[in-house]
Amino acid sequence: MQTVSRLLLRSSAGKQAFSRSISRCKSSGSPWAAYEMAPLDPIIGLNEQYQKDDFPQKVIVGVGAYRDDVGKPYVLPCVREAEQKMMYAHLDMEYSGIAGDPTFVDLALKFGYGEDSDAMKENRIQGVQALSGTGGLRVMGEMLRKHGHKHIYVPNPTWGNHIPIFTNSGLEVKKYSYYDASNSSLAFDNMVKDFKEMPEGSAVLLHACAHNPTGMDPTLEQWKQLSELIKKQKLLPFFDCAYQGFASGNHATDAASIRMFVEDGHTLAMVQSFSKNFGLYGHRIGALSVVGADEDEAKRVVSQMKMVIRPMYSNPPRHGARIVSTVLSDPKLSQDFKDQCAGMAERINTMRIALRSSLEATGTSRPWDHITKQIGMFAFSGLTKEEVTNMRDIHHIYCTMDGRISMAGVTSDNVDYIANAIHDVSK
Ligand code: PLA
Repeated sequence: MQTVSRLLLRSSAGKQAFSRSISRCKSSGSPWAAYEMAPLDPIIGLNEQYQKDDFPQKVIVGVGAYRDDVGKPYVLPCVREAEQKMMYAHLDMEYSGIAGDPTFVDLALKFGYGEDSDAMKENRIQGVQALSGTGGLRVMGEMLRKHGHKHIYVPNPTWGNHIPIFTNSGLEVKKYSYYDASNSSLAFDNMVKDFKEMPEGSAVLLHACAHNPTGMDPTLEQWKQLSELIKKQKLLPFFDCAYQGFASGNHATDAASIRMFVEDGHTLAMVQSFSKNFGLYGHRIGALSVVGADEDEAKRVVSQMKMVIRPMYSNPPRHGARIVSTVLSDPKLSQDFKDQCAGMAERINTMRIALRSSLEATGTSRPWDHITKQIGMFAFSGLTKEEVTNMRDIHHIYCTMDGRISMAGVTSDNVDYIANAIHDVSK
């Protein structure tokens, strides 16, 4: 009790909240009386606003969750087939180990790093099952902090949740230049400049592909330069691989940056999410791994991950791991997965072309070519906060305040409506 009070009283905000809490408790008698209503989440909170809107043509292009061309959630047929197989196998419902399902972890790492990776063959890559990308990021953040890291660098801009995930892990979040909004391109020179100024040993978060929210990735030549620079500066690269397969449609192509770094001899970390590529959003399935100097080193790091996981959530859920393992261990289902993942990426690209041409047909004076230059799940439209608010208030179209549009929510039916609304708020 005393320790909690002392912790709360450490910051002035904490002090204020604490004294508010005491005085409200005294007046109402409830220990919850002083709890303020928290703001809606900037991404997931949009769903709540959208649900309440009764306008018939309302559109949600907020959260990056794939929809088919009639706007419905999509379960990959290979996932359905895997579930059928699992049902007849009468599997038990025992606890997983702290590190999760070892068969899944092995298959996930091969999926990310490539079966032919020398580091894989040398057992220098070890990992754990994670509560999808978010859970893996949090475990990594916590582990880094426990092992002496004070800060982590993330791109500016980055996925909004990266910042609270790492802050809540006890790390200071620093930003490196990434995007030049004035011409919708990668700010590569500034990025290099910032990397050169990072203190030795700093952890630096890199989006493996399909950067969220900008949809702009370094070219392979630029990745090579970054790889050399990161090595020279003795930084710790940490790849967030949340969209493997969504950029090019091919999961091996989309892992090129990571595979290049491993080949270049980096010791690094990676978090993988199977939310988007396998469409397993609600199953919270991912992996967190490291490439060590040798097998023993990698295993020691994994043992420390387990020390973070056990008191946090004990062990991860089984179902998603079993689905991914069933698909990836079956040649036919693996091929089906590749085709179905490519199909999702293709539909998104078709919608990029459709949105751009529909915008251009409005007689707009703004350039919209960046929509087809960008890749992955999102279009970083360039709409201002005010324009985004007007999209919502006037046209009932919900995208995030930074002007990010989830292309996965754009369909043949709503694309013209979205384009006309964008034109209306931006002309
Ligand atoms: N990393 C990045 C770069 C992401 O964009 C997301 C999800 C995650 C990790 C985590 O996803 P997971 O925990 O489901 O694996 N970003 C979404 C969803 C798609 C969200 O905000 O939670 C987005 O709309 O940005």
